[in-house]
Amino acid sequence: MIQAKSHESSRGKQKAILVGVSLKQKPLWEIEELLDELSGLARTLDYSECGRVIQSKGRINPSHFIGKGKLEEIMSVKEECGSDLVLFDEDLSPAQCRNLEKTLECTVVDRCGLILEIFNRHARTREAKTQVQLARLKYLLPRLAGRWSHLHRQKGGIGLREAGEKQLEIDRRLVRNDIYKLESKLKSIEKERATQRKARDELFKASLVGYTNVGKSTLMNRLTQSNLFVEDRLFATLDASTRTLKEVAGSKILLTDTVGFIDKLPHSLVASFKATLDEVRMADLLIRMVDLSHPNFEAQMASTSRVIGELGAGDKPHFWVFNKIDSVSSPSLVENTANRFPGSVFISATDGSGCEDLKQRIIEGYEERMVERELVLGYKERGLLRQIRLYGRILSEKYTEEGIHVMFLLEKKRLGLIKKLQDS
Ligand SMILES: Nc1nc2c(ncn2[C@@H]2O[C@H](COP(=O)(O)OP(=O)(O)OP(=O)(O)O)[C@@H](O)[C@H]2O)c(=O)[nH]1
Ligand SMILES: [Mg+2]
Repeated sequence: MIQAKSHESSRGKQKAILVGVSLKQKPLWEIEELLDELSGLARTLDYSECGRVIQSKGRINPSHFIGKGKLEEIMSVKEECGSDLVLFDEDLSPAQCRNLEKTLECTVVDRCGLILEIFNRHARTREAKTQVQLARLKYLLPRLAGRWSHLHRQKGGIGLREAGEKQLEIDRRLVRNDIYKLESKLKSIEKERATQRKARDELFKASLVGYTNVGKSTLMNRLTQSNLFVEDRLFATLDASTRTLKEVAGSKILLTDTVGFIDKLPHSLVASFKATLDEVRMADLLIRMVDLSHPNFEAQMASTSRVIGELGAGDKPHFWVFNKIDSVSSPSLVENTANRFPGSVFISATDGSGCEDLKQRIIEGYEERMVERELVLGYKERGLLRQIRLYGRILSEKYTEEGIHVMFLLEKKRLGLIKKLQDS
């Protein structure tokens, strides 16, 4: 199987130059913050930042993305720190990437390529591995041409150009074949997931969603006594895990932890992670988690809402949970944020504060879906009363000459069952 260009060989502390571009006249501090995040992504792959170059004015240069002056600036930083890797905080076209590599004489990776590489390193399960591999091949396909361009440039070699073109065609076909195979493998994974979900269809599903590294898995472990992998790195979790949060009224409340989001999440990844992200689409309640101690938490909230919208889950019932309050430096931040986002919950997933309240909120979210009904049951219909007790909550029950007068709360989706029982 053909592999996307891997930076495996660059393990260790390879030095990287970061490049940021202000496309919409963003202020400098905003670009610096974006580059801080890019630096965090680079660290995840064991690259260390050795310099930054920012283009804050001017238009995009179609051939190299950045202007000539900035290219020279990168060259001088490169010579100064002896780096042979340049990371762009933007997505580059395959041709721009090739031109940059040629001019700068080093490896150039764009934001999408970097995120794909992190996903590739962190993928553990069969599902995550298949999804990442598919996303990487889709990214690679339009970039194959550059691999053989050195043959085009060589003079004198009879038929080299043809050989290069032929090889390119073979490569493209191989990659397309692999994409096809992976897509059908993913289809069967999606089917498996759908079957698993069907078995849980009756149950209430809450999903933890949010930017990467906000503490979703830490909270999941605390609330469900699990032992999921937690680490202070971006994209520690790449698959979905579901656990029981609580047994209530004969039913279960399920909690799902899943892959985190990031600004400009590559489209090929979102498309390839459909099976995993379906867990978000199918949830009854979204717990949108935020790291309140992060200087950029508001931009992360906006990104989270954007990705949820793109997944078609923007109108699902939700509330915000602000985590890491133990490491928030300003005490007024919690108060101000609580005023600005009424109905949100403030917690520390590591020391546990606020976590019981949060659990209660999830249970309330479940109960909000219940409806109140009133019925008069014949004395022979006691079985029905048992069902209501099992799946809902009896509010009052009176024994009269007419029958049993009962008021109860029941999940909407169980009403059909009661009706059926009544009709039979
Ligand atoms: N100070 C503090 N750190 C926390 C808290 N919750 C989580 N963390 C830390 O934040 C880091 C990331 O935690 P995870 O639970 O892996 O975060 P995640 O949202 O699952 O991250 P991804 O899987 O990468 O999307 C870890 O180092 C945790 O120990 C908290 O309440 N307070
Ligand atoms: Mg996680």
